[in-house]
Amino acid sequence: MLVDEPTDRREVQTFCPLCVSRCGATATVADGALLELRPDPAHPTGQALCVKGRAAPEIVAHPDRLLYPMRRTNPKGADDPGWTRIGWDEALDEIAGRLGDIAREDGPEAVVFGSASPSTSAMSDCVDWLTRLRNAFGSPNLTASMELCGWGRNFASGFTFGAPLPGAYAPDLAGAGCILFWGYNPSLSRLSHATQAVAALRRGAKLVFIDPRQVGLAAKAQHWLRVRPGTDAALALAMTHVLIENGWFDEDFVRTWTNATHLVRTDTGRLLPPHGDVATAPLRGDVEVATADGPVRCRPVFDLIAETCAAMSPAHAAEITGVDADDIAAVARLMWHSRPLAIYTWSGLEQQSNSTQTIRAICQFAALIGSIDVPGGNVAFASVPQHRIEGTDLLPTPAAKTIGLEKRPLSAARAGFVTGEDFFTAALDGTPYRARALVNFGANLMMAHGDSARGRSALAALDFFVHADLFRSPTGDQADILLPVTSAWEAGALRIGFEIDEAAQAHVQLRTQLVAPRGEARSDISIIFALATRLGLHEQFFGGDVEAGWRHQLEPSGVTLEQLRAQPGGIRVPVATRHRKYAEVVDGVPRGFSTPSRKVELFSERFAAAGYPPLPEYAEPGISPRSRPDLAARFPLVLTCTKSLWFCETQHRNVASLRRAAADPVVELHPDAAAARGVAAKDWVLIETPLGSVRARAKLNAKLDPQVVCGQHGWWQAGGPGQAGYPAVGPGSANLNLVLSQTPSDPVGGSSPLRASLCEIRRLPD
Ligand SMILES: Nc1nc2c(c(=O)[nH]1)N[C@H]1C(S)=C(S)[C@@H](COP(=O)(O)OP(=O)(O)OC[C@H]3O[C@@H](n4cnc5c(=O)[nH]c(N)nc54)[C@H](O)[C@@H]3O)O[C@H]1N2
Ligand SMILES: Nc1nc2c(c(=O)[nH]1)N[C@H]1C(S)=C(S)[C@@H](COP(=O)(O)OP(=O)(O)OC[C@H]3O[C@@H](n4cnc5c(=O)[nH]c(N)nc54)[C@H](O)[C@@H]3O)O[C@H]1N2
Ligand code: SF4
Ligand SMILES: [Mo]
Repeated sequence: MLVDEPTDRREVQTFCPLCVSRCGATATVADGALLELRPDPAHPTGQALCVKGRAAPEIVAHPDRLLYPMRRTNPKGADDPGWTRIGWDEALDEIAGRLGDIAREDGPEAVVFGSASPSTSAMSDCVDWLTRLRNAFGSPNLTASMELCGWGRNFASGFTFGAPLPGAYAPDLAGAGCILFWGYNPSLSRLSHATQAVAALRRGAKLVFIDPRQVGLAAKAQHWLRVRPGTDAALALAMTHVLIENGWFDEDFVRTWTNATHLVRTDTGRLLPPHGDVATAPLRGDVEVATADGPVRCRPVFDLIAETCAAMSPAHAAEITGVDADDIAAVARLMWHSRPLAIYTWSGLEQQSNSTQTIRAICQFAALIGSIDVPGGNVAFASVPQHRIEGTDLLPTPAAKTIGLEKRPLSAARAGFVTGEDFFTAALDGTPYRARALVNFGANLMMAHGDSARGRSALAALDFFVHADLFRSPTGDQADILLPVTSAWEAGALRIGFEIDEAAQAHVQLRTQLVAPRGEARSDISIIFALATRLGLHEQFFGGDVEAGWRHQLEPSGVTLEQLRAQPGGIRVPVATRHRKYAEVVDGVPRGFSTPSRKVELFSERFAAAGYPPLPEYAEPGISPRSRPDLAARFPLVLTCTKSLWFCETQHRNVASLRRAAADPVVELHPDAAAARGVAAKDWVLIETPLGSVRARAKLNAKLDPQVVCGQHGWWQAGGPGQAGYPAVGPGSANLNLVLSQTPSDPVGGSSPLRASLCEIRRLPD
């Protein structure tokens, strides 16, 4: 039989929003189906597509997609929620009614909003609109894994630089003399960065890669530092010591643009108001200063930094981190001599009990090197002007009531982000007040956070829970109502800026709908607008018209929706990046940095005022052989984890082609550690922690420290035939977060210790 040729085969430029890379792509569509996605080299992020992006057609057509709104008919906690199909009107009316009731009874703050991380889902298309809905509704609470994914990158570094590094100050890989990837493996996690980094190495840029594992570009790096998980701050302080000892720091930058010359009172430990000429003020020593309280001995901030760093000599840091002292010195030398230095840090440093101090120690190091907002350093690239649509003006006292703010006053709760730990506590214990409802777009809260069993109880304790997703999930199965969401290719989306460099930042694209929605699925953004309308918030939502919202957002850019529609590959809006913007003189004074003092705050008064160390210090991870020898006796191995090349976070194990390449959950361990436990490659083992045990297959890795093992989170979903699923909780589980703890969490930002804890590995009998 002859197969008919498709009649309407089309090639359409688009982009893949499945992860943070947001790769430019060209899609082949025929007879209403997505057939293929391949790179679009004309796009600033379009050099390559990963396996997940190429699996887009499989995701769209997946037999397990949610197709209709559904209501649970069995009690919470039942194995089968008894999902029964309902109509959209019924669903939206019930949601609006229940949320309205709860807001009237206990205030809108009793309703928490949730989002899958924009780094790992197409929620990046609309998370700002979700924030607008939350603000317009009057709730200060959004839970979106910020404390695990972006606290360091997006918030902690802001205390030093006034803006995030490496968030707003992005690594200018194209111009870098040296690249520093620290706890970040873009070859796995962000293809567009990996491609740029490879090009930089080809033209001779140096690379320093700091990771317990030799992965990705580590093999091509001048130095791979095999750090013990969770001890990175010790490394940063020791490297800073090497810089100071050798005079390898940008003295002009440090004097002019940081508070290094400002004086700290030795009696109170607080800063004096700046005085004197920064060009000639001493960096070292101490001075007596006349104050209202009489004469006080004071020391320049720089002197205190030099002292804390001297206490962390390379030899001492070597003991703590496992990195050779000579390598620490060599790496500091290399980074100084091959400036400009472009830095990116990520997950390895985010999911730690000491994330904040680690990030601040790295910021201190970066400030001394001085490659801030200079070509080839960390640069705030120009962006296309747009109207912000998060609606911060809609919530009069923004974060005052955010869950977790009282406990951690400097955390991302200030911006309305609730940690998983604090959300579970509010739902279970009513502290600081009871979280009664959750409006959740995707986030697989139960699987994404440590202590999944507690997460499950917290979700079950909610009075009302609505969950919007493409698929069922352990989290969604705790909901009262499930809403079916379109995949990225069944809906349009507006993206202004693709982040990684100026060309990418200048790129504006309207991703067009390629195929019809499956079943009754709707896009997240249309659900947000529809819900807003039912809640009586249509005025704040452009009369419920998504396109009117996009037009408003685009207005300052000078680009219209019509122009974007005519060019599905996107439009480059001319923008010009200026460097050293802090040195620009505005109204007779230099612009400086966006900190309270306009200086790079090496010493943080805000930290001091909140009772945190104002200068970065090393804190041993909360669960480690050194901090918990009691536990280490039973759980002698240091456990960290990583994401998977083949899947996003807890997703995609149901995609048969991806699962064929990565069939089972894996734990990497050193051959000696394996041999000592009678474990051979590919054996099924149990990863045991004080919270219980989960299964994984052993993968031997001779490059690891014999005491360190590395697991993977996110395993639950079944794939095609022979591709097993696992319970999210209970016996037989492969969910690493079931046995990882949310505590002790970072005292400043609240991140959980998912990347440094203790375990034992035991061979599972056949
Ligand atoms: N393929 C794929 N891509 C993704 C995702 C995905 O799930 N899969 N998720 C997206 C999201 S949400 C994020 S946040 C990004 C994250 O992207 P990355 O941060 O690159 O993700 P990981 O590979 O998990 O972590 C980076 C490295 O940290 C190392 N590491 C572990 N513990 C430590 C430590 O204590 N110190 C140091 N220095 N390193 C440590 C790990 O060995 C790992 O190689 O990726 C995004 N892209
Ligand atoms: N042990 C350990 N735990 C971790 C991490 C780790 O490295 N190790 N990483 C942490 C990090 S960095 C992050 S970001 C979090 C991630 O945690 P989450 O943000 O919860 O991301 P996922 O686990 O991938 O779950 C995403 C859910 O959203 C759904 N989804 C996907 N796309 C869309 C969409 O466009 N719209 C809607 N409505 N739903 C969608 C998926 O089907 C899935 O159910 O996990 C954290 N947890
Ligand atoms: S790296 Fe893969 S999943 Fe991420 S945007 Fe690119 S193609 Fe999509
Ligand atoms: Mo993330």
